[in-house]
Amino acid sequence: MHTDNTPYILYGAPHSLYTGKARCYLRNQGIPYMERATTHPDFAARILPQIGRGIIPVLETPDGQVIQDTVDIIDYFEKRGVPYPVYPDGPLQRVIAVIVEYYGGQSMLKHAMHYRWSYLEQQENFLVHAFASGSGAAMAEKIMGRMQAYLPRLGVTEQSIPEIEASYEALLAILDAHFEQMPYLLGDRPCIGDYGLIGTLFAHLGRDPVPAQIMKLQAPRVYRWVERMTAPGLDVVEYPERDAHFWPGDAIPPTLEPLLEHIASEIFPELSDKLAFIAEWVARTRPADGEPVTEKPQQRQLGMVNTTFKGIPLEVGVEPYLLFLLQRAADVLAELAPTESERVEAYLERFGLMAAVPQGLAYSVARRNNIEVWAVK
Ligand SMILES: N[C@@H](CCC(=O)N[C@@H](CS)C(=O)NCC(=O)O)C(=O)O
Repeated sequence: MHTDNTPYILYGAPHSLYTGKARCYLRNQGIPYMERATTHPDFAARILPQIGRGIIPVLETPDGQVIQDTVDIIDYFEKRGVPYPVYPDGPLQRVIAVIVEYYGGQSMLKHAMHYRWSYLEQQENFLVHAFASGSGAAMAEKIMGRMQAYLPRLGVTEQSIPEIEASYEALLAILDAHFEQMPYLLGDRPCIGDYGLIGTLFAHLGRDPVPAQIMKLQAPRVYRWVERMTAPGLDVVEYPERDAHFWPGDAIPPTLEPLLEHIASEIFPELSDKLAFIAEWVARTRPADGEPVTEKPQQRQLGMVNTTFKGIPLEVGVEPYLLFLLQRAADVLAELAPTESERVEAYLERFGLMAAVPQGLAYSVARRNNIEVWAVK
């Protein structure tokens, strides 16, 4: 435990996708923290044994709690109360925010990893500096090699790369038009969806030289949103002064609807194929309640599934973690009175997004002691 008057400690790295998600949250909410690299001796001595795998970010609270996973870190603070809560009260906005979070943090790994590693030659100096500053030159080479090896399992192949690049540019155009109207996805303060997108759009796409240049040149308002998300408080200087509310009436801002179409056109059929794979795996393996989702905590995937991205055949790894994320949308629907759930479901159907909400399953994925476990009903 560190002493009581030290702030929260965030173990992470400047160029890490998920550290960025947590860091933005801490800064926007005005939570005092200090960031440490994983080379700090405390990480190996005290943190790693509690986490059981090499993964960042990890938050250490002043009273010695150790929390991995950006969702759990954010939810820890949401429960304690923050100036700008990120889960909207309106069920439709809340479900949409969770789906966008999934898209940003999971589907967009393709975009993040492609732009980081396929343009290695052009940005080598930048990346070597980033990876070496956290962990030294020898370790940097090892980690960089491991990261590059992830690409095919994420669906980044010679055939899919043109589609991934077209998707990035389409996303930039959609978000640029949206941010002309308002500073965040759902109005005047960030929602959990903003934090889902920022990991990718900051650490990789808004920071690595090649994709950041595309962002700056094609979508200046998206670049400003990245600055806004990484600033302390709400950095909304170019917008009219308004209270920091979400869009009224549990409606979705019209300029955000193209994003929903974009997401639906990309996450399927991959998400449905992964859900079917998990269903088959659970039926065959019959995990017990509380059992870790994989044999070793470092292993994230159950296996590989054949699917397509924009019509391009791919074989991708299946992470049960996706259920942990999307279950939170299903939980919102499960709580609603019938008329309310009809309204929300009709809206999701309009965009073909209902299949992103895993309903009626006898199992889900929860987190215990900082690892994913099966939750079996
Ligand atoms: N679900 C986790 C994901 C964390 C994650 O994947 N972190 C990456 C760095 S951005 C990592 O530690 N990767 C180590 C590895 O894959 O070996 C979260 O939201 O915190």
